[in-house]
Amino acid sequence: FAVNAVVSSSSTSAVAAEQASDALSRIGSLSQVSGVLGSQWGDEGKGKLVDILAKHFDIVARCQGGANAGHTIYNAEGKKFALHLVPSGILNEETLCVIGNGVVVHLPGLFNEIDGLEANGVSCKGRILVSDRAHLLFDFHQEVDGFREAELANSFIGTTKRGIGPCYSSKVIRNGIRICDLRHMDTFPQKLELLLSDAASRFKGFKVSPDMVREEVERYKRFAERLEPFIADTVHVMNGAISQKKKILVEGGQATMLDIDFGTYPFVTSSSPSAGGICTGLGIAPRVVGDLIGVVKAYTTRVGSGPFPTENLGKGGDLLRFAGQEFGTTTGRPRRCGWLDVVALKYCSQINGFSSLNLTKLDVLSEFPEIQLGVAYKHFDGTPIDSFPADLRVLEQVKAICLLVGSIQLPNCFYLYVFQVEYEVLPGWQTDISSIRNYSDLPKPAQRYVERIEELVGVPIHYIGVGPGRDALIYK
Ligand code: 2SA
Ligand code: GDP
Ligand code: MG
Repeated sequence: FAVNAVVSSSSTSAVAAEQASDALSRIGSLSQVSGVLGSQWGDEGKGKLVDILAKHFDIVARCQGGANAGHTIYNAEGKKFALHLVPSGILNEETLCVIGNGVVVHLPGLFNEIDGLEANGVSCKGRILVSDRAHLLFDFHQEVDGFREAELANSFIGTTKRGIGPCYSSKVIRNGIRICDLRHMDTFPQKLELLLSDAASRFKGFKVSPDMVREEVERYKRFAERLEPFIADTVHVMNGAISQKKKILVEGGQATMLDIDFGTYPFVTSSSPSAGGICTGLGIAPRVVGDLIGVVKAYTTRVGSGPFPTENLGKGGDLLRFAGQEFGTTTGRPRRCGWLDVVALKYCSQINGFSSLNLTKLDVLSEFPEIQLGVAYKHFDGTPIDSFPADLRVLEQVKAICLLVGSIQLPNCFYLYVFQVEYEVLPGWQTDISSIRNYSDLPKPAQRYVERIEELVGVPIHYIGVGPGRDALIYK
């Protein structure tokens, strides 16, 4: 028996060593410019994968969004960090972190984040570059975000109130102020005054006085001085790095279902968290972008308003929320929960051309006796919906059907827009998988779940998360 045990443990460790070396070589062969993108409604665990992959890349860059993002990572000692603007490569000492031109930068927030990291022993000096083309997000943008949400009353978007939409509005309407404008304090006050009076003319509750402008200008003079060593022409830096064969990992914020173009508009964020945002947000050519890893939670969550076809408003949703600790990293808001929506995932995969997937939080499903997969959308009369619909009215919740059944006199539009989700039911595994590190050691039903997702989406799952910690990852 003793001999057998030794033989079997040494063969197990040989298998484990082989799997680890396969994983390393696969990570090593990721393209020179690779990306990690959210493939649902955000909070899939992008930060964790970026942190793990960072040591294989020279640069980790953010290309869109701002401090609405909340990326949670843990260092080797298990200390938790919640990052908002600073890229998740920051814990790896060798990595240069770039905040690209597509990001909207709230300087007080950025400095707070840097101070917090430094206080926890993470050196940021010389390791963070901020694009001179990035737009400044001011406190007043955050106030305006609040006013806009209040105006929308019951149709509020559920933004993070971090000023993201208002700042991108300033950018697109072309009166925004960019990082490079901090170098011209002669014209900065006029630009700021114009922005503030614009907001004051639009929102009654927003007051602006000459003192307020003066104070803000003084504050930004101090910020400008502190920011100077971080400012760079990151388009030049990124393209220079590409010529020097340096490896770049792009870290997406939010996710494709929140994309301004492809998401569930208007319940979206104001940037492009999908593949296209990499080029516009960093100034690099599409042909240099290679592998894109889609991060997908083993179930679905959404924070904020908007359609969520597989949402479970009952006990199942509560169970997922508590098992997965689904509360906003930035705002602490409870996240809405439901089963994995394969239709939305296929749509995201199509838009981004994912080369592989990282399935996260598989451990959270361990307590469920059975697991469901939303595999198709259908109209009430059973006609399949072939693609993810643009029209939100098509995505009205299935409960509307009850209204219909009880009232055949309802207007036609109600009948046409009601839709349902078709589910596949798979057996659960009901055993703790959080300490498993080899794919072959996962219970068979868990493997079946993983493989069914691969089959339905047509993209291989190369990484499987079984816990929040850095090491809680299975390479498949
Ligand atoms: P915004 O603030 O204008 O970008 O909000 C518009 C919509 O985008 C959603 N959004 C997010 N969804 C998930 N996670 C995000 N980051 C935080 C996190 C969120 C938090 O990591 O948990 O803490 O609440 C994020 N950022 C924006 C938002 O909910 C709106 O639906
Ligand atoms: P991001 O915005 O995509 O980076 O994700 P968030 O950090 O907002 O939310 C993901 C949460 O899940 C964080 O608290 C992570 O620490 C945690 N997490 C990531 N991967 C796993 C996993 O595989 N299992 C478990 N249990 N937690 C995970
Ligand atoms: Mg998040």
